[in-house]
Amino acid sequence: MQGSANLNLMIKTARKAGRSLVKDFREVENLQVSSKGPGDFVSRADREAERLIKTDLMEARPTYGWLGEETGADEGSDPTRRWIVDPLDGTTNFLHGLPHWAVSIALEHKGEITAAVVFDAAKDEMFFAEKGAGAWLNESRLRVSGRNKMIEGIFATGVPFGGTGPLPATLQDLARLMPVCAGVRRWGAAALDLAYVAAGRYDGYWERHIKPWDIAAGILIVREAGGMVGAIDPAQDPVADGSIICANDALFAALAKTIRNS
Ligand code: LIP
Repeated sequence: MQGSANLNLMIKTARKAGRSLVKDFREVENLQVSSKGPGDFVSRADREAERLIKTDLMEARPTYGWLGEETGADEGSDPTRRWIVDPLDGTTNFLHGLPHWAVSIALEHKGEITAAVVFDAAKDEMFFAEKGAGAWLNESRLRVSGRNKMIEGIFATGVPFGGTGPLPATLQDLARLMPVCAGVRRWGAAALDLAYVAAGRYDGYWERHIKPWDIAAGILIVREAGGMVGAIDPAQDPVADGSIICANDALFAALAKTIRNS
């Protein structure tokens, strides 16, 4: 797929950050057994990845705004455009040497995500999309799954870290959903959960408390693959609400009804 100059910049930058993180990931695997543990090292890797990404994107597009997990928000001179970046989504997986994490870069224009990249460097899987131009995994076009029965569906979610946040509500979600589906997965990286819905690997995903940088890119990839996306509050936008429900077009209503308990 021949993308726009912005998409090509995003892909190039995600690959550069991914190369840096793969090198650090090999070191993290060695640090698992150290008494100090890899915590500080991973924090440095996370911050270095965001520095790499911010430097390249802001040098190329100096007027755009910025929202990054590690460095926060910067207003740009162009109020209509901003980058939304999670340099290392799946931080806890990375910390534990689990090869399931991603670089997530989204471009927002007038409040709408128009280009998206989610790069799984450990597995060399580049998920990307542009508004109106479809969703892709490396050279292959993506389409959400064709399953239309909940009992055949596999759904992903995120559970609050250390039992904080909406744990009671999430446990109630599981109590309602698990008896009526084929299974639930909690793999710890929202950006990849969304990318896997777009690829038809999962039939849907939801999470009650999630940050804009975790989901901004994945939302466009799911939509461009034919999936549906909403917030747990149907009147809200997922990025603004900090919650998300998404699924293939056949199962979205049933999953949303189950999670919203409506
Ligand atoms: C993670 C999300 C995941 C969520 C975790 C965490 P991070 O993002 O991708 O879905 O359940 O609590 O927020 O912190 O690894 O960038």
